[in-house]
Amino acid sequence: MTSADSADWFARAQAVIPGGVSSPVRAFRSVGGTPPYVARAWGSRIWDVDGREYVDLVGAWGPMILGHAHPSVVSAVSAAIADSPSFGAPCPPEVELAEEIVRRIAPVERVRFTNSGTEAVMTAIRVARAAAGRDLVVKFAGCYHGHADGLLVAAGSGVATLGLPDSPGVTSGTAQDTVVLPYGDVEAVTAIFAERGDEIACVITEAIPANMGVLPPPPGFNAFLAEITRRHGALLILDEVMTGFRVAADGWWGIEGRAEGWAPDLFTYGKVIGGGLPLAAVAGPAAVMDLLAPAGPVYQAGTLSGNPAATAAGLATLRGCDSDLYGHLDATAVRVREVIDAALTSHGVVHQTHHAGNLFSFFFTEHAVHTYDDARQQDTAAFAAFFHAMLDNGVWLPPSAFEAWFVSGAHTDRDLEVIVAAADAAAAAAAAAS
Ligand code: HOZ
Repeated sequence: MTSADSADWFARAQAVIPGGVSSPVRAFRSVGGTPPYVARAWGSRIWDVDGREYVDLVGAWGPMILGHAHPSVVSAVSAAIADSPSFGAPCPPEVELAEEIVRRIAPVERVRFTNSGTEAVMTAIRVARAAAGRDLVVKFAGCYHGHADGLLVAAGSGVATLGLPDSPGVTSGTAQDTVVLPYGDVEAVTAIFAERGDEIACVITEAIPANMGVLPPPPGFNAFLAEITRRHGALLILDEVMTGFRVAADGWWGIEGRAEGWAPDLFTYGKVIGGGLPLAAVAGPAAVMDLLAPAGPVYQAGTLSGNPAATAAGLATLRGCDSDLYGHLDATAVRVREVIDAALTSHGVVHQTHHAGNLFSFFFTEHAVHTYDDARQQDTAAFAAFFHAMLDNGVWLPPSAFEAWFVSGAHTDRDLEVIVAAADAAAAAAAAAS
């Protein structure tokens, strides 16, 4: 339930903004009801314009890893903005942030900043095509890589939430340059390389698929992608927009790739590296990245790219991402997962609890979930009932059964108590709706 104030804002918004929102999932279409309008957020808590307080398990979809309005981020951004939010010229914080990323991710030697993950992925695809001298892109059903035309085919996130097959406005020519395979399907990948290997520029995959719910990569799958792309002269793009600097100091690559001895040709980052301001990046070894203009011939640009406010926010955030933080995130994620799992189980709600690192989500289905088709079989009505009961009891979740949940360095035992209290009522609501 939301009060008239949020309802008023949503009514006004729908008169001037398509669907009333700047990004589709926020409109609550798949869970029903009116989205609360947010007035402010601090630490682990978020307040709507009606003064209601929630424990936040969305964290602005990932960036707020230190918690909202963390003092070090606020002061870094305030200082940067006082000297002007943007110069359209090189500035020290972009260099320092790039150095910090290079220091953390061993295969990365160069970083190019963009304003969104979508742009970072667009750039990565363009560089990969130029490097390989080929056009075809292989992606996996249910993986979401932003809203660039060629990747809006069988995409996750809002495309999954709204149940869209793909998007009008994407030309058939663009769609023809994208091959979609079932996630984790080694035979399908092997077959497409056998059939069209000399046409494939790159394979792009989420390091952990986390936009159709969280699907832990099958053991060895990412390593297999690195090997088969290399063998065929194609590139592997590891999309770490969700996982980069969240699941570990060096992202999912640091957990899996480092141990298994593989690396992608390009990484994409976003969310955490901007600390809540619009910032993302494509990164990789110099031999590939120096194809970008002006070092090389592949054009890419942006008026606000690398601006001092966003790069200062990212730098302050990354400086707070130390081993203590990751220990806290991992432990908190386990506790939240266990609380929700226990509540759903005690009310007899069929579900699958998935996690990879500290990213997690719940599928409201009795069946094992390995692919996008499996994920789409879940009982979204049960999730909607669960979601609204959590919201009514003071816990802010992603308003979609297809999105990951996020914890932060600011979550405490007090937040866990609120989640425990809400979970029982929410599980009962889900049971009633199943
Ligand atoms: N697509 C992002 C979630 N996976 C962002 C959603 C939003 O900001 O509304």
